[in-house]
Amino acid sequence: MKSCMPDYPTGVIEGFYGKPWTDTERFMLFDWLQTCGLNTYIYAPKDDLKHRAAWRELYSASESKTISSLIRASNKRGISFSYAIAPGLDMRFSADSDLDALRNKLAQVIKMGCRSFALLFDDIPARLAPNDRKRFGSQASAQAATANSLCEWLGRQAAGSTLFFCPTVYCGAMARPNVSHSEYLRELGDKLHPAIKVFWTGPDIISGEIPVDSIREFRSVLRRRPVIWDNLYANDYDMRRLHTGPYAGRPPSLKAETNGILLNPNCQFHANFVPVHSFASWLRAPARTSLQPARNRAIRTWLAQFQIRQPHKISFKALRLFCDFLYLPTSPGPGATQYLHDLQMLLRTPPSHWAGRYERFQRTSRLILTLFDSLLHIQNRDLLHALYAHAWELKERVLLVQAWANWRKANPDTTEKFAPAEFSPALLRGSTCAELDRVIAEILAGSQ
Ligand code: GDL
Repeated sequence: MKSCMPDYPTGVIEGFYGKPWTDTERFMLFDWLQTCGLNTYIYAPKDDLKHRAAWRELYSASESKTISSLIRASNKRGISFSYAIAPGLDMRFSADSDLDALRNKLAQVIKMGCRSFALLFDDIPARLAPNDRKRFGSQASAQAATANSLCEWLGRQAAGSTLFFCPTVYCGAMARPNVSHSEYLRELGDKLHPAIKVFWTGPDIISGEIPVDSIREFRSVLRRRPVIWDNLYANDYDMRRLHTGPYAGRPPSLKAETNGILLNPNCQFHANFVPVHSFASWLRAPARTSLQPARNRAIRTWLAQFQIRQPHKISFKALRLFCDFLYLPTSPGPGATQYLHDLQMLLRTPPSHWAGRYERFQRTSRLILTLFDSLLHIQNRDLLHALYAHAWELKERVLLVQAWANWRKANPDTTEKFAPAEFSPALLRGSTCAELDRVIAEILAGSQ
C-alpha cells in the first residue's frame, strides 16, 4: 500500500507553546495550505494537555469528534493530517504499560481516520530513569526502540501509515560536542528504522540561516535527510515579537537536501498569512531574488482580508510598512530599518542638520498612526485581535518618538530634558521581566 504521507511534506506544524489554535482557525489553515499548494499539517500544540503533559489520557467523545472532523476536512483538501504525541516528560521506556498507553492513544486517533503520526522528544530532561538506563543504556537507544516498535505496530494497524520523530537534540547548537561527534545523534542514526523521518530545526532552535553544509552533516550522522521543523516565524519564546517577513536565510538547494519543510509559525494564527504564502512561493521558485516580490504579493492578497468600515482604509504601503516592523527574528524589514536610522540621525544631530530626514520620519510615523486607527475599524475582529498588542505597542512608541522629535525641533537650543506629561517612564516597559532583561543585559555584558 502506498504511504499516505506526501513524498515531500510541506506545510505547517502547530508545534508551539501557548494557546493552541481554534478549530475554525485550523479549517482556515487547510484552505490556505490547499490554495498555496502545500500538503501537510501536523497537530502538535504543546499545550493541548493530551498531546504532552497528560499524553496517556484518551480523548473524550466530544474531543474525538472534533479531531475527526479536522482529519476529514484536511483530507478533503488533499492535506495530509499528522497527529503528534510528546510522551517524553515522564515516559518510562522500560514499562510495557507506557508503550501500551502510547499504542492505545494512537489507536484512538487511527480510529478517527489518521494515518500519519509523529513522536516528539523535544524539550525534555536529557536523562533516563535508573530502570530505563539499565534496560536501554542510553536515551537514544530507549527512544529509538520506542519509535521502531511504534513504527512496526503502526504498519500492522494501518497499512501505509508513517512516523515522524523529533529527537531531544534537534538542532546543531544542542549537539555535544557538535553534530558529527554527538553520541546521541550517532546512536539514533544507527538504531532508528530508516523509514522514520527525523525533524531538525537547523543550526539553532531559531535558525536565521540554514546552510546546506549543516544539513549534509546531519545526513551523514542520522543517515537520512531531515525534515526541517522551521521555527523562523515562531514567536512563543517572546510574545513581543510577531514575524511577517519573507521566507529568508534558506538557500534554494535546501529543498533538494531535505525530506520536507514544515513551518512552526506565530501563535497568533491570522498573523501567519504572509509567512505561509511566502514560504509556498519560495518552494515553487526557491531563488533568493524572488523573496521580496513574493512577499509583496502575499501582503497584497492579505490586504483583501482587511475589510474596513468606510471612510477608513488601509493601503498596501501601510500594511507592508507594518509588516516591516514585524519582520524576522534577527532583523527588521526595509521600512523599519530606515525609520530607525532616521530616528538615530535625529537623535545625534542638531535640528538644523535634519533636512529631509525629519519630514520622512514624520511621514512614516503618520502612516503607522493612521494604520492603527484604521485597524480598529476592521470587520474581521479575529484578525484585529491577532495584531492588536503589536500594533498598540508600536503606536505608543511612535507617538513618543514623534512627540520628542517635534519638541526637539521647536526647542533646538534647549538644555532641558524631554518630559512629556502624557508618558510615564515607570509605565514604559515597566514589567518585572523588563527589569530582569536589564539585569540580564548587564550579566551578558560581563559586568559582574
Ligand atoms: C522549540 C520547540 C517548539 C517551540 C520552538 C520555538 C522544537 C522542536 N521545539 O524548541 O515547540 O515552538 O522551540 O520556541 O522546535
